[in-house]
Amino acid sequence: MKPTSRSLSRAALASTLLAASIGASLLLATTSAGAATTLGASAAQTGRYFGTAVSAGKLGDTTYVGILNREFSMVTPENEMKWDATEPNQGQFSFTNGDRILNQAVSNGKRVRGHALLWHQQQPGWAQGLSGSALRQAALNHVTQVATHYQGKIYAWDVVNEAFADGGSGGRRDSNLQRTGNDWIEAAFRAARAADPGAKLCYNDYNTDGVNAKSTGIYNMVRDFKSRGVPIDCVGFQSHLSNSAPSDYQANLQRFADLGVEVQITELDISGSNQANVYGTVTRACLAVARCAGLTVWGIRDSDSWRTGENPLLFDGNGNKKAAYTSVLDALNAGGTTTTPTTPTTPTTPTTPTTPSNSGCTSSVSLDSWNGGFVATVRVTAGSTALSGWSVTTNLPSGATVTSGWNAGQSGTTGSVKWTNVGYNGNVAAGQSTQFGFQGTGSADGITSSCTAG
Ligand code: 9MR
Repeated sequence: MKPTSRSLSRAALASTLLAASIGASLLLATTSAGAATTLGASAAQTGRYFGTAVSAGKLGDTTYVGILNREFSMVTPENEMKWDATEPNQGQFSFTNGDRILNQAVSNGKRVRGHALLWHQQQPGWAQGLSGSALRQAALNHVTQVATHYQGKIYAWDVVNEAFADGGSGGRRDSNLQRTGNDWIEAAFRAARAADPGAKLCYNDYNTDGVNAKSTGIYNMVRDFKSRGVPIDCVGFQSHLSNSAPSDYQANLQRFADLGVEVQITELDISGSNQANVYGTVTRACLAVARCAGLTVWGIRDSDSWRTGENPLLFDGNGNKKAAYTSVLDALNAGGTTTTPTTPTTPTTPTTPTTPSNSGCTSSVSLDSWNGGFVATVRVTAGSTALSGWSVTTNLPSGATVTSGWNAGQSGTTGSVKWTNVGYNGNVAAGQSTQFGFQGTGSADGITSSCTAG
């Protein structure tokens, strides 16, 4: 594709000329009034972040970590928070590598984008073998457990990744998750909100970087979610580009922003000889959209990229800044709209008071409600002695019906519903808690619960 008229603007021409001489551009970055000299600092001038994907296996590489710490203000674990990594066996969670990346980022003042709670790829084998309600329950439990583990620590979660089909249909991709029912995406968002109300919840996809059938399908889903109160805060545009950006790249971001969601460039990498220009174009598009909160590149050095041999990143294999880096830095320093940060908002009914039932355990219910449905998250807390099993009775108001639950055995669907621990969450140390959850139709306002040990 030819460069757009926008990419031939004065600013772009200037960055192209500057990119021809790294020396000249460094001079500009260090001598212009207000110009910052790192990606993170220059993005921060307009309230934005600049991030990268990080691999836990590279945290011992001093060149890699040096660039990471110097340049970036946001981190996305490249693979370590995916389903296969975090729940290799059903109900057994492994957060070691995700935690390593998170701790490295946080201790260096960076924030973290969580990636990705549900995706048709990189599912553990046990999940690939499930279907129907067993898969639905396992998937929602996965969302709940992972989002709960990282509760309060994640800037934004890619709750659902790549669920739309390529090509002209504008519809959903076939997958085991999709076959559990079209509402699996909204159920996942509701479970994520219930588990971590402070994290922004994003839908993330590729080949959605211009106005096309796929991005319009997603646009329609987001519009529908917003109209029905399904908790969604942001849309991620991966932007794996080859030598050009769609001419309506900025307009596409803007139409999503106009729905009231934040937009984020989540996995940027660009191949081809026009790379530096296109990096500038994409950066300026984000800067021009007030609700574009930031950009993330999918790796640090070309040698870190999943696109082997395409050299699509900002640093070469030796960690040197490329012309593409200068193009981005100059665009960030040229400024743009100041972002208008949004906070996650879902009308949530207050947590019902803890109901003491006996000395063994207590339970509390937190509800995430919308017109016609709800997700309930129930916290079971052991008293002064450890639990080796528990059951909770929830009393639902009339009209409320449980449609699925996770992390507990279920008896009944209306009125008094009894929940019993499953194999992996019956043992709770004194004073500690575990959680289970369920979703349903109708209103659960006024729900109460009581817990019994044993
Ligand atoms: O970069 C990731 C690579 O290391 C993995 O092998 C691959 C597995 O599917 O996933 C890559 O990251 C993908 C991201 O999670 C979602 N969007 C597409 C990315 C590139 O494939």
